[in-house]
Amino acid sequence: MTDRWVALMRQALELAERGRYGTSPNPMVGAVLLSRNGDVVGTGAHLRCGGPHAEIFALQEGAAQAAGGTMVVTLEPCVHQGRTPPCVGAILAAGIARVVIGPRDPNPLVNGSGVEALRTAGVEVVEGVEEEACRQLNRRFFHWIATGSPYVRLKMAMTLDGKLAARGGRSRWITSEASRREGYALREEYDALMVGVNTVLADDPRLVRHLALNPDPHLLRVVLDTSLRTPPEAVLLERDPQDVVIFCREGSPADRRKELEGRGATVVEVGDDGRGQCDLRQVLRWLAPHGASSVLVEGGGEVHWSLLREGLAQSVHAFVAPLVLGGREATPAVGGAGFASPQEGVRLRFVEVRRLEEDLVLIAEVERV
Ligand code: AOF
Ligand code: ZN
Repeated sequence: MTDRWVALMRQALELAERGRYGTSPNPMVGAVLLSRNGDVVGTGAHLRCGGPHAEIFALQEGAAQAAGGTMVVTLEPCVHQGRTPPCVGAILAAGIARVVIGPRDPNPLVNGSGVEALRTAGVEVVEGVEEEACRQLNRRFFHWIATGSPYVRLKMAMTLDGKLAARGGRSRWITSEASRREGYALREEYDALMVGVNTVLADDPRLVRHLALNPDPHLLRVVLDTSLRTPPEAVLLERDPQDVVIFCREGSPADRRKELEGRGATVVEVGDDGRGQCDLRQVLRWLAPHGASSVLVEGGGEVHWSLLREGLAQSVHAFVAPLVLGGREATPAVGGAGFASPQEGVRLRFVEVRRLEEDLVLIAEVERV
């Protein structure tokens, strides 16, 4: 039987992918419904935060043949009334005899009580099928729930010799069009985009969503700007300035703050990190309850360094072009003072390695220390 559950769970995982650009901060979830004799009679995916859960879609499709059947779902069904009613209630009402899940839902409102409620009602529950794959799919959700801090990914488009820009700062373009498109797709997945003020000064980026994959065009745009050097006329502030948050250190010039607020941006003062820069823990702690369960960081090298050094980045998504720029002065993918030995460095684990046109895509996760 186990092989069958694994195959069905993989199908449910594929279904869950349909929600990639719409469910945040909710997890992506997929479900497959089997009739009493084991035929697939319904499938579903959670598509949008606030919309029906995966199980509900599957039940809608296969309601007539659900009695005595099995629900295979990538996450423990919920028991709480959230934006939508509890799935456990719907599963019991449909007379389902068995529920097969990946991991338990880490959400404290659920966390095991879904399983318990099902078992108490006499439903057989099989737990832990393809558990690691299910967790990987929702690593942002698991991290955000467990820590109360957003999941942070550093996106880097670099040369083979690890530069983000050539001597003098020019960076258009290092990677191929396909890589740039994948980078834009990441903007549709993450709740917030973060850059350092040096990137604003050097590139004057708009930092918007271009691909319309996410039904929500709004993206929280965050600038780390210790002493408020963001120019009030920055292109970033031209459209939807209410989505822009600029973090600076306490005691930053009040007139600059007024100017930026006058443009519609939110300016937030945070403490010093002991090195003269913004305390990034405070930054992330502010962002989590302001709609950012995940943050995509797009440079520059100094911001990457600070987040990695502080243990605040969970993963790196690197696009590596077969190009060498060299140059002591050229911007490195990770700047800062650097570590003094390989032992002190941040150890990561490659979770994905592939070619994309002429580039390489390397996705690595920071090992938990
Ligand atoms: C499920 N199936 O497809 C999903 C679940 O506000 P709500 O009602 O959408 O509830 C959101 C929470 O429900 C979310 O934080 C997570 O714990 C769980 N998500 N549960 O049974 C689903 N998306
Ligand atoms: Zn649910």
